[in-house]
Amino acid sequence: MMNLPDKFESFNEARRTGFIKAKELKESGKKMVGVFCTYTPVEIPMAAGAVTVGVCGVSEEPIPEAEKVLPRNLCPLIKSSYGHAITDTCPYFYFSDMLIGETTCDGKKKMYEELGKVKPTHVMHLPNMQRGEYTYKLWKEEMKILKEETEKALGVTISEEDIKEAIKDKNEERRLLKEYYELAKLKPSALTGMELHQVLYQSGFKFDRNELKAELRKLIDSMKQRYEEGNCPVDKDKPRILITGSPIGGISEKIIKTIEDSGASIVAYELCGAIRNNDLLVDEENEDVYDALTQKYISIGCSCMMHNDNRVEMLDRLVDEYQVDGVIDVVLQACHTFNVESYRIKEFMNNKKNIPYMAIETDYSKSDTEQLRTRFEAFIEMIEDGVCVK
Ligand code: BJ8
Repeated sequence: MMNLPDKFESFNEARRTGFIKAKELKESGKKMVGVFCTYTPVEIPMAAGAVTVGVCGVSEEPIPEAEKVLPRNLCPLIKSSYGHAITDTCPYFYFSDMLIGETTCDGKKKMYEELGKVKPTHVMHLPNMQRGEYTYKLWKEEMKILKEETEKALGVTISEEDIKEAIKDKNEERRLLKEYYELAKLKPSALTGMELHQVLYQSGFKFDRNELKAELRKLIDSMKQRYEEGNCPVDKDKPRILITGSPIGGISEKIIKTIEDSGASIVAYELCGAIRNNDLLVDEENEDVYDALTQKYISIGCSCMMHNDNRVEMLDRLVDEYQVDGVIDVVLQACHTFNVESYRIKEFMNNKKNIPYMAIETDYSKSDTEQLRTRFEAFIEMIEDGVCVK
């Protein structure tokens, strides 16, 4: 019998439900592995029979507690994640048997050192560049180390056959998610930006794999039918926006709702949890499962990488495929890598794609909502007037 946290009764209903769900899962004998980043080859813990769950904090509530250990001028995602871990307020942290991190940004790396004191945390050594044979070999070796560490932490043996099965399973999910988010390529989009975001985000918290895939199939079919019947939720003249930058799980209402209320249609998220991690599949034909995983996971275009050409290439393609009218770059406060890279993205959008671009910097508080609304409204108005914002 697993214990719930002492303060369980003080949680709201949604959180209590999350705890009960996670507890039941653990009591059924399942292991739970918490992950932070799109670079995590989740197929490895999946091959161990574990459920994987994203444990990046999306609420400002535990930040004051985190700030007793971490500096205030740190990314809210890092503070929120750590805060949840030390306050027993996140069911997935609480019931995780193991956490997997990577050496991505400096803030996360140093936070993992503290986190390791609370929970068994394995940190993968992710290279800072994607080019060269040495980099590839390093990341491939890290896949093998992760397999060994997962076996030790969960007390299981993982065969290559298990990994192959997990690769197929995860690819099927990615294909379905892709089919879903590609409905936004239609003009007008078949989905609102919120519908797009919610399904991508919430799919990470559905632990029955078959149920998840069946639900996605049903949803895609119903959205297609809605569109064919002419019940499109988006006005055809609305400017089409692509969102790029830091993860927005903690600010989805503030960003998505405010942009769409301001008169635009969000058609694509070049973000983690959306297109950035689902676009490329793992090669199921490759006999060497570690090569297959390395090829996929070394190619992710995150600003933590030096010379992050993969992000620019993806943006280049998405702007055309989704017929984007404007790009909004969302940077979480103190996220230096995305903040510095903004300049490159702005130059690319303005000079190569001739697309209006704006960058905003924000945190998990709601205090800047109205200020952002004013900026979004002005940006959308300029797109409608055909002015290229530089
Ligand atoms: S692959 S985006 S999930 S590192 S924590 S970098 S916001 S300062 S989350 Fe990320 Fe992996 Fe990249 Fe994706 Fe900035 Fe905050 Fe760091 Fe962050």
